[in-house]
Amino acid sequence: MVKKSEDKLKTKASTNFSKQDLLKYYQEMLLIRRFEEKAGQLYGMGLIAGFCHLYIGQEAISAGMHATMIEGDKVITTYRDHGHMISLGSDPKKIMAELLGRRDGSSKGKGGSMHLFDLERHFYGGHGIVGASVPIGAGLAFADKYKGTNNVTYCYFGDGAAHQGQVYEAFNMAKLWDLPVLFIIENNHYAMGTSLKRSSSIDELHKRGIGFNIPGAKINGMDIFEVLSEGQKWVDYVRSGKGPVILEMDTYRYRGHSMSDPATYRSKEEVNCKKEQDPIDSLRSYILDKKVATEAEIKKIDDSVKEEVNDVVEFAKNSPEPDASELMTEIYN
Ligand SMILES: Cc1ncc(C[n+]2csc(CCOP(=O)(O)OP(=O)(O)O)c2C)c(N)n1
Ligand SMILES: [Mg+2]
Repeated sequence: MVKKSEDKLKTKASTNFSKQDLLKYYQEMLLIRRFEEKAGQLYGMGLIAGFCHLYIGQEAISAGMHATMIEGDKVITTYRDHGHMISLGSDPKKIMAELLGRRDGSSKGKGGSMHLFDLERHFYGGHGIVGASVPIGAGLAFADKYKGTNNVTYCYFGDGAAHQGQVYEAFNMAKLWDLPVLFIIENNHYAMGTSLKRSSSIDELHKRGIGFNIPGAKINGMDIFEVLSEGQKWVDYVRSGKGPVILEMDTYRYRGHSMSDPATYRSKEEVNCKKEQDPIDSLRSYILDKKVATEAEIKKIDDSVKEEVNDVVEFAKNSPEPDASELMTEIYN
């Protein structure tokens, strides 16, 4: 039986948000979802090449956490990066053009899906090396501490990355120097085809900081209200100078690891059960049940998102490929 939206979402926390806020979160999560569904289709049509990792199911994390940011805060993440860029307000047209390897892409068509970047919005990538976002994220936070700003770094990585050695070296130094960094583990329970249960001695990843004296918290990453309220609490903690924190976002990706993964290592029942907690459906039901907005208002958002994504695709398709003379410029070789 599908639970009522109120049971699924932290209703107490929800009272802090206005109608405008709720519709904004709904629109943002839906834009990420529709953008990525389209990316999946374009991949199938051969218009996107190379790697492409979809964030579908995890949207409440980037939408919720980025709502707690102030100007100058920094973000770094893994190759599963489309949602973070969209939440930051980067132009979806530039993101799609990047996926298609076109000149108007955010990395001029030379980075692809895994290497999005937006300096203006303090988004430092898009990293293909598992675990690499963590020491770089600690470094970004070090820069803010050194300069004496009140900014913090949102450093995302996966449950699989949480086993990497460099992550613990970064944890140690981040606590030693009380760096203003949120280590945000997007625990979608799988690292490629390996479940967390099969690869970890503990399944409570937020406790991985105990040995370094870093506090941790587990947050339901499919509940936008919980992400917003708990996220804000911990952002305030880090911003006040108390040092790093580890937030374990309990989430799920509905699709395979990347486009070539049919995800046969998990049951249909498991996937369907998680889909019942879908962050977007839950928020839509909440908005309607609580009469925050009408069906017509929701439909208007749905239609405008669909239209926007169609425009995004047209833009990307029409953008030219980079010139051959640029093949070896602005890349490490
Ligand atoms: C250092 C390194 N080892 C292995 C890989 C291959 N690899 C790419 S993604 C991945 C799984 C990572 O899973 P997780 O951290 O849970 O992130 P998710 O894909 O679930 O978001 C692996 C092993 C890599 N890219 N880098
Ligand atoms: Mg994972």
